[in-house]
Amino acid sequence: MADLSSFPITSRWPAKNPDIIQLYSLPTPNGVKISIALEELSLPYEAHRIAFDANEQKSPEFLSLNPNGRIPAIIDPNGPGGKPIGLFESGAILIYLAEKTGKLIPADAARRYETLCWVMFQMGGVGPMFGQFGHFFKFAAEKVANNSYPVERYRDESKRLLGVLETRLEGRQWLMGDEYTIADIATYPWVEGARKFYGGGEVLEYKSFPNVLAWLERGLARPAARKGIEIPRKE
Ligand SMILES: N[C@@H](CCC(=O)N[C@@H](CS)C(=O)NCC(=O)O)C(=O)O
Repeated sequence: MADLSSFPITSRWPAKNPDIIQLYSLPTPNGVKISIALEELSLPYEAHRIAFDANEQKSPEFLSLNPNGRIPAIIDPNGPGGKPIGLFESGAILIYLAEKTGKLIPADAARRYETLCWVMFQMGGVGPMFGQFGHFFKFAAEKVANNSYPVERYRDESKRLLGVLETRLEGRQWLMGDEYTIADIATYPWVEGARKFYGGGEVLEYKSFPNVLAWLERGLARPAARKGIEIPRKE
């Protein structure tokens, strides 16, 4: 049985089965990337729900795994060289899982790097811009009631990014063509989140991005996505 006692996070969220991947998360756009990927890869894992309302992501135990205090984070008891490894940042975790299994990433080197370009496009573009849009449009709407600039700025940038996706998806089923990859798993939870959690579908004019909408529905319809998008569930 793997010994995870060197990871202080396991003292607060104990592993029932320390031999399988431990996921610390919440069903947010960044969190579900990892549960969707784990489901898609059929990797056994144990999900621990990190309660934002209790600020658990900023607890010393959580910070010991991710000093940035944000979900998702994982421990893989069977990391490189068979040793346990802790990881944070959803993009890094997705790349790790893809490389560990040789799945959800093309084998061909050039296509592999192209996939990573799209993963980084999500990590540096879609996630942060959509997140800021959601912040000002929904959560801080009252604070910016007298200043339309923040919403306009992130709305326009989010729409621009949707336009980039729209062009990329012209004639392609997935971001990498016929191959479903971590680039898709990194991105469509955010496109869904902006619509579902922020209620931004109209303001962001989703209807004018038909390729994106069709790709989003294809992604959401996958059994692994339907399951992963709700993990970790509330007890
Ligand atoms: N770049 C990070 C972003 C993670 C992130 O922003 N997670 C959010 C949830 S989607 C979070 O933990 N927020 C809690 C907080 O900021 O305290 C990643 O992709 O893992």
